[in-house]
Amino acid sequence: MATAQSPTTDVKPVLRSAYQRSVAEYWNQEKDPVNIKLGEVDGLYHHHYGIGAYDPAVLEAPAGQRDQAIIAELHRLETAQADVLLDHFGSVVQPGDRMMDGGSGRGGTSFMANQRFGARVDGVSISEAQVEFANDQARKRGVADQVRFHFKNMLDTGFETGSMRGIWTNETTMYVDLQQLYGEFARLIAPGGRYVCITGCYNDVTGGRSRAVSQIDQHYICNIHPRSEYFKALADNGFVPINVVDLTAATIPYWELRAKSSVATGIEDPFLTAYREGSFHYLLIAADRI
Ligand code: GPP
Ligand code: MG
Repeated sequence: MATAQSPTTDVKPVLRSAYQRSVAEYWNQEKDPVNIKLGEVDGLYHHHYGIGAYDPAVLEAPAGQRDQAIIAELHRLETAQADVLLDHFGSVVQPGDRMMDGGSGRGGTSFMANQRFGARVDGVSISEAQVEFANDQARKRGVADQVRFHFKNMLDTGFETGSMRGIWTNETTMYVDLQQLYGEFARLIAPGGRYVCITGCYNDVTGGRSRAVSQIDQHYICNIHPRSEYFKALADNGFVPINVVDLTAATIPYWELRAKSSVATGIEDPFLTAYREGSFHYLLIAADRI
């Protein structure tokens, strides 16, 4: 019989709509070499893109080594991206603090945050396969007591109010409503804590979704937001930006190298077109919770 303490009475399902179920299904099935082979380079599995110049020597490597040299270089640029994201927490996060990774994928950025800050990290994902993969990685790395992955919806995590010192989203906000997301993050982050986001957003200045941006949406089943929506939703929910960095120029070399690699997926040309024509930006926003 259900009692007053029963957790079964008001538990909402993690997946709340046909849309969310289709996104979860995509990530449950996903085993793309562009993510798996890069992760195998050093055991950090990322689900985001890269930044910085690539070493052109990888393209000249001997035939038998060229493919792997390019893969290792793409992986280095993706790790560099996560490092830049974490740089923007500055000294806000201290050892023992709690952080949350909103849309944690196979766990790459979460492990880097734990290693860098000594923080306890909770990653959330609506993909059960990703949660299982990332928790397996945490066990293999011997950090399962500090880095945990949960099958949870980042719009409504159930974590305690004010329990997080830092939250980040690394290319995941295009799957959700930003007002709902930042409402939940404002609840979770204690005042003085920080939120850091890297995202792709379309350019309000040049109009609505370009063809290339629509192709990216279609490829990932996402809904890329305009740049303006981020600042409105952050301000509406008590977040004050401290840094905004346009990473567009820094990510183009990654896409150029990826287009020449054996692990290209076909989405490289829309990204290059969207960035070069100025209809789309790769943006970092760091904002403090007031
Ligand atoms: C990165 O994941 C991509 C997304 C989470 C969605 C879209 C992001 C935008 C900035 C628009 P991934 O590493 O799994 O992608 P891929 O398989 O293409 O490498
Ligand atoms: Mg990838």
